[in-house]
Amino acid sequence: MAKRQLNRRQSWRIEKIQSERASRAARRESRAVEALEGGDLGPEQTGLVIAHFGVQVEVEALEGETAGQVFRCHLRANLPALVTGDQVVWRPGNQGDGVIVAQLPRSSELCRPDMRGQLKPVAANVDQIVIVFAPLPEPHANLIDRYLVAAEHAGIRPLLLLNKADLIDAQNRESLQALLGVYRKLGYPLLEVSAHQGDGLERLKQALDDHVSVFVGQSGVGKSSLVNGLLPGVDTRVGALSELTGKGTHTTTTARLFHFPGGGQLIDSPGIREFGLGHVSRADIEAGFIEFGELLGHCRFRDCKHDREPGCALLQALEDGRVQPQRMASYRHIVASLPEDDY
Ligand SMILES: Nc1nc2c(ncn2[C@@H]2O[C@H](COP(=O)(O)OP(=O)(O)OP(=O)(O)O)[C@@H](O)[C@H]2O)c(=O)[nH]1
Ligand SMILES: [Mg+2]
Ligand SMILES: [Zn+2]
Repeated sequence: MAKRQLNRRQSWRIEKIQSERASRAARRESRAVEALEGGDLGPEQTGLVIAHFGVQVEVEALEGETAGQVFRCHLRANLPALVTGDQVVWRPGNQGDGVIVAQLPRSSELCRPDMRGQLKPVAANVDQIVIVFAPLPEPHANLIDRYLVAAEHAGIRPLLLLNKADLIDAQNRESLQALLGVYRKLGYPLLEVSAHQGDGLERLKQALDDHVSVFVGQSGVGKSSLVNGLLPGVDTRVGALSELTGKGTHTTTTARLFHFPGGGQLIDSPGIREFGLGHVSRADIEAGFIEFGELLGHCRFRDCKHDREPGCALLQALEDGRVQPQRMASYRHIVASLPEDDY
């Protein structure tokens, strides 16, 4: 009892310290913005958010003489949360800094709930989600399916990418082939590469050309290593897998945008352990499983939960092999994790 009270008091203190720290940072920021706006700010112009650091963002100028240069920008109060890939209106200061004045509308956004269940955008204006996985850390089909649902939901084209092909061996080959087979059968584009050995990188480059792509996936699958392999000269930090758990060490902490010489853009994002879909409705999750498309609406009961109901079109398709067991298991897993009221 005493212990629990102490814990509660401790967590209250931690929260208090954190919120004090946040409001001090906010005050510092608003003073910085005031100082900048009181001085000589350049004209309003468009820019691209290429990285985000707590209260400040890095903006690449898109217009004028400074086009291509990067400025560390402060945010005017009351701006919506900005993410990498956002287009903004900003005004340059005179020391490589600037102030963001407005966010321009997004053509797409990839979101996920944070640890408190609040929806956070991960990247904006991307047109391709590259779902990276590897023989090690061991891939989770359910995580891949969650990303696929998120991609379908956001209307962004997915590309599945198996990295570390050099680690395929007699032990893991069969299970990896089975996993790849599931997605091949669904018609999703799929590439096998090795950031270390360079295999497949040319084809990956072609798939990224002229797109704005975001690399997502578990920590340690080699997203940053791929960026380094694709863009010589760029040297993003790469982290070893933990010897204890075989998982990534969460080396990348903020999403960052890179340009390809020929046009395309690529956002490297921090790896994750889980991808919650609490923000997506049950109907949207069903729609996110592309093979369900022609089956939905054909169950005997309109409110069919595709669980044990007689006359269920999905269960029939599962039996006939038109829906693959792994995908059905994923679907159930995702639906079971939704908040009660959606269920
Ligand atoms: N064998 C092998 N190892 C690789 C390959 N690509 C990356 N690695 C290793 O995998 C580990 C993790 O690589 P990162 O690039 O930091 O992984 P990440 O996905 O960016 O991880 P987070 O930033 O934490 O999300 C490092 O030890 C890399 O050297 C590959 O193609 N083959
Ligand atoms: Mg990384
Ligand atoms: Zn049904």
